[in-house]
Amino acid sequence: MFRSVLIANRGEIALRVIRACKEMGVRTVAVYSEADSTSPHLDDADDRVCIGGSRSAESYLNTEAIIQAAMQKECQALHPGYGFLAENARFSALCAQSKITFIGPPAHAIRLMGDKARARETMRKLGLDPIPGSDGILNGPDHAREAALSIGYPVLLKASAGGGGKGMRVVEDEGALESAFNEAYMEAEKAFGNPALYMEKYISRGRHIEFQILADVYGNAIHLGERECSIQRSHQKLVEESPSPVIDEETRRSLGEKVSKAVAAIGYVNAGTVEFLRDEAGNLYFMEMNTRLQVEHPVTEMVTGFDIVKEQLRIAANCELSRTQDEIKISGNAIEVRINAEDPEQGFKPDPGKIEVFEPPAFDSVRVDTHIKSGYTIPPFYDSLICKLIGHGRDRRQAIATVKAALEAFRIEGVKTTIPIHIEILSTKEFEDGSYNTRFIPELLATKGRDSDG
Ligand code: MV4
Repeated sequence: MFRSVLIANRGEIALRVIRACKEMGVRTVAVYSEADSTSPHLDDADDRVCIGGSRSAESYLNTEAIIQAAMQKECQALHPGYGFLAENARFSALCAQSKITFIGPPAHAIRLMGDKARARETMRKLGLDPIPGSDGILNGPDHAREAALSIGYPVLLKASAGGGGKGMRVVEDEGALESAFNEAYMEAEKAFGNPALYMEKYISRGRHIEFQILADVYGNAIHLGERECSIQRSHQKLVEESPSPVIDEETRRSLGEKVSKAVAAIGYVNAGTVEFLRDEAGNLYFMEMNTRLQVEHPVTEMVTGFDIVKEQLRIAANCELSRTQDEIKISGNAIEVRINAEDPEQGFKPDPGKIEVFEPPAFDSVRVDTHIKSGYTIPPFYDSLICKLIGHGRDRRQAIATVKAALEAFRIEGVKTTIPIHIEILSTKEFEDGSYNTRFIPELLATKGRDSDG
């Protein structure tokens, strides 16, 4: 096992990884920007290095400064967390060149799955049907018109170098196609430095189902069940749960097996998530693969009892997977809510500032992943996530009741948070009976004349 690991991230995920390392007897080196010099997670690390200015480009995206810090502190490995450089194939290769083990997939797998059009074709050949759509990228508006005619409107234009919703355009009819193509093309170029677009049938009222996978360097691959992440606003997940109310045991077993075989076939290593979109007829279509640890990984940990971050470290140190597929059991239900410093009454506007009071609930079946302490001031430079609250129950009804009670007991003063909207979501009939879909948030917000969710 590694003697010393650098955590190339900040906030709650940095603390989460530090804790896993400490439980494994691994020394930890935290990095921080000038704005994060008082971040409470630094106190839990064995050592720390300032890697640059407050803007992400100067610090958490500064590959040279991060590699330099790892070498200066003689770290054998580096955990990227999520976001920032977690899915940056060039960074993963740079770590390898610097003889620093990147705790994540090999660069070729990040590159392959990062090209969303190529990922569709690859997974189709491995038995995972993608959402009906174009064969590869679109080489212009005329090609897009032909593809749309065979797919059938409404269609969705997506950026091949994108993901997470950026550069997406729904096109209802041919008249709107050319301008949508040109807008999406320019937006993709601006956001990702790559304008390539592909097209899919637009699945309205779909449900987002994702499988957690783990693969080791010996070709072993397992899945840890699925998570449902359909409750999103502007492509930001708000609530995630496992198991999904619409996946039965046979579907979980058969699709999970296909997913495990597919990721092993592409030579995938470490943790990853394979995303599906389920249409109203119940068809599960491959949408994209995320080659990183996800924000919502604790939901899976709570129902499987499996520490995914510790397993990532073991895999990166060339250990075999510590469990076989038969040893993975899903027990009970877990629900995660992402608590952001945002004002739901003002279009979820970020509300950074000093947190005067921060008192999480102390419930046995509730986990709170956060780096926040009372008196800490949230800087305005990064995302607004302040903590994740994950509740477990022996069944879904109990998990909902647990999370609601925990949210009501949570004391946060000094900034606005999304706690009220989470309580509202968990109190709706759609959530209670598990009948929600990707339109849930836009429709909920429209009922009260709040911001329409794009
Ligand atoms: C879709 C879709 C409908 N049809 N693709 C959202 C971000 C990225 N993961 C892809 N997303 C979507 N892709 C097709 N062909 C609807 C969405 C989508 C969505 C998906 C899951 C959960 C919430 C969502 C919110 C808005 C859009």
